[in-house]
Amino acid sequence: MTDKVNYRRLGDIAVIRIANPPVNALGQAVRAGLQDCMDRAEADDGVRAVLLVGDGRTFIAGADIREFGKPPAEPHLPDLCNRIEASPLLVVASMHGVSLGGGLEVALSAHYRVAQPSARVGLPEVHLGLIPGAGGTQRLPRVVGSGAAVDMITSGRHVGAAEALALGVVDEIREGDPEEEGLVATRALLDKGMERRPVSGLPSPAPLDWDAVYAATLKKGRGQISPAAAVRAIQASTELPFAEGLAEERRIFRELMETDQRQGMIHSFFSERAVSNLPDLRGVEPRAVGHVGVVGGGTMGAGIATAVLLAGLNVVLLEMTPEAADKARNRIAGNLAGALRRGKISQDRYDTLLSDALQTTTEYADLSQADLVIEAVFEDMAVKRDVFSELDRICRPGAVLATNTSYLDINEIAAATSRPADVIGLHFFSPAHIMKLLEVVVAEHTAPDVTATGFALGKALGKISVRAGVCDGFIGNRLLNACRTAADHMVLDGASPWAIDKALTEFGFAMGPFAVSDLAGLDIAWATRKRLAPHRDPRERVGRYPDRLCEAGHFGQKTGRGFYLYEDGMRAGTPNSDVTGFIEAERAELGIVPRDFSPDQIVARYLLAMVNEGAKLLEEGIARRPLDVDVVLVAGYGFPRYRGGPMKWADMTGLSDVLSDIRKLAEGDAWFWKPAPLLEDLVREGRSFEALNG
Ligand code: 3H9
Repeated sequence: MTDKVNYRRLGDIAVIRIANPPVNALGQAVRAGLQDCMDRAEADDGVRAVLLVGDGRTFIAGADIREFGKPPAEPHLPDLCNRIEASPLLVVASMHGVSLGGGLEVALSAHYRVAQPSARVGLPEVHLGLIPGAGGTQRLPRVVGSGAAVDMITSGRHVGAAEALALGVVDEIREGDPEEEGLVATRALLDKGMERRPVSGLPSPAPLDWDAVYAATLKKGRGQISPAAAVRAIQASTELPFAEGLAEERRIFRELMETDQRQGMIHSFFSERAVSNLPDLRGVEPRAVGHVGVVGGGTMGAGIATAVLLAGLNVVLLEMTPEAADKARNRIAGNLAGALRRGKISQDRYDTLLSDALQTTTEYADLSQADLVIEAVFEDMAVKRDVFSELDRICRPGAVLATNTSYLDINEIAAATSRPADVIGLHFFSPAHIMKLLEVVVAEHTAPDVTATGFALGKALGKISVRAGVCDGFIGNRLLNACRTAADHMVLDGASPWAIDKALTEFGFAMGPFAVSDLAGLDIAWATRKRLAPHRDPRERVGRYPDRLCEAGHFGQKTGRGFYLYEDGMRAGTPNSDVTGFIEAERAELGIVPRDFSPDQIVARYLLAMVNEGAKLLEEGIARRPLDVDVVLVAGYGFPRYRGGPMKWADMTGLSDVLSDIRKLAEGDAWFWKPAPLLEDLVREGRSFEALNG
């Protein structure tokens, strides 16, 4: 017994309570405690049943992820599960909160499962680059059948109590205190004389067409291997005796534990939680936000308003004309209709959000009572400054004034007000009610409680919020700019935009940079290039072929033509051969003899540009920690989560190799590929980016 697991005897029932806050993860002390308590129950004269219950908000959230990658310590979880299942006593699990991964595996080793109506269960190991490793791939299929097990394990989704009951994962739903309800259920089973019912003794589930299931899962994983590996483990449950299936599961689990994907995904898991945990905000109370104003009702403003409404806050949306206000309302209604279709809100909620929670207006005065106003107007400094001086005039003292600019200098915007301490950047990503990322951009004079308010709003909206400092493009767009420049250089030197997109999607990016440009609108980057042109260093190498495309009126998806051609509003395009002409003309003009780039070379250059720029952002304090850069790229820019983000990729590649590759590239273009001094320092000191994560 340890202080993390305690034992109590109530008549002929032994209650074993796991108390390892915050989520009762199955660390070594918990495993040892569970084993000791099982021994004690079996040795305790007169005990006929064991009730397993979790303390606090949850049953068990799984193995302790922080132990992964370290030498495994006894007792091992698979052995513990077998030991629980083999107990001569009747073992009952009473589940509340979540029972995930190893938590569900422990429950499946019990002989009976009771759950609260709000309980959720799941085997989410694939999201950590793993498969269930304590019998989940062998026991779950014996309970729910092969098809349902494939669905649950390869998706890693959380299953609610009602569905879990229907599937047979839980035997009974009881509402109330988990221990009391568990005791009632256990007593009833004892009174009925219920026999132990080990899941491992159930018949093997029916086979599926495993090669087809494997191939489909592999394809869906877009390079992520764990879901497909899980299929092979589930297959074993249908083909092998239980003990051999367990050994096969163990073999696959161990193999995955050694992969970069496991490291990348666990890095993402902890980084997503660490981003909002900022030392300088500890103890800082956010300002209360109930009423939110949104200025501008275009795609972005309407998306932001939708996200805010869905979080249960009231919105006043300001537009210039009644017609524009009506259009904005329609856009929001369209977004909410999507949420209704996906079952996220009920028809009633849809109706009240539009009739009561949303107000559209053309009068600034209607923003006077807002607690926080988010400006989402055209990206033009003069326009933004006008908006902010109006907001300064109208908004109540203490209101937070936020801009959704993606590039512009927020210090300059704040200077248009008499209250720069209240001004902050809240950079949403389109569509704002869907995309998970929010950059909270802290300007020179932003007050700490205003920053805390940005994070609190992000949390209320269900976003992953990352702190960024002010610079052109903040974290995400500045990195995107750097790697897009590297891509443009490769195009000039011989690669095609489509080959670059293909190599990067094969690496795992959701889309390649040229397809992304088409989606965003080529005119946006064109405007940025024009804005930056007067400040460019003469050594900077800038491709002109994208300008030629814009001059010809091709702005990407919205005009049906960009790097790709889009037939009748289709989302997926085919390469636009006109682009080749522009590229070849520019190469000829510059006297460039095109050369081949392999997919690996393309990916390496693209990522090296990202890493070098990421290191510069860290030096400048725009990003506080490498993990902040990683989360921005994964949550907002389609970087494959299973690779952890660019800085994690660099660590896994080895920083000295990364630096020597950058130095080689600098021989051809010393201006663009100048190594970030921070990277040089880290290599000299033999340290990694991880060391800066704190
Ligand atoms: C597994 O079980 C393998 C087995 O099959 C085989 C083994 C042999 N370990 O997310 P939150 C921490 S793999 C350690 O903010 P929420 C988390 O870091 C595991 N720590 O709260 C955070 O710490 P901090 C399969 C964990 O309410 C704090 O708890 N299980 C673990 O939004 C609160 O977390 C999973 O993959 C853990 N397993 O969500 C479940 N889980 O306060 C992973 C959480 O220092 N966890 N922490 O930042 C989750 O999905 C969510 O955390 C959960 C709670 C839904 C539980």
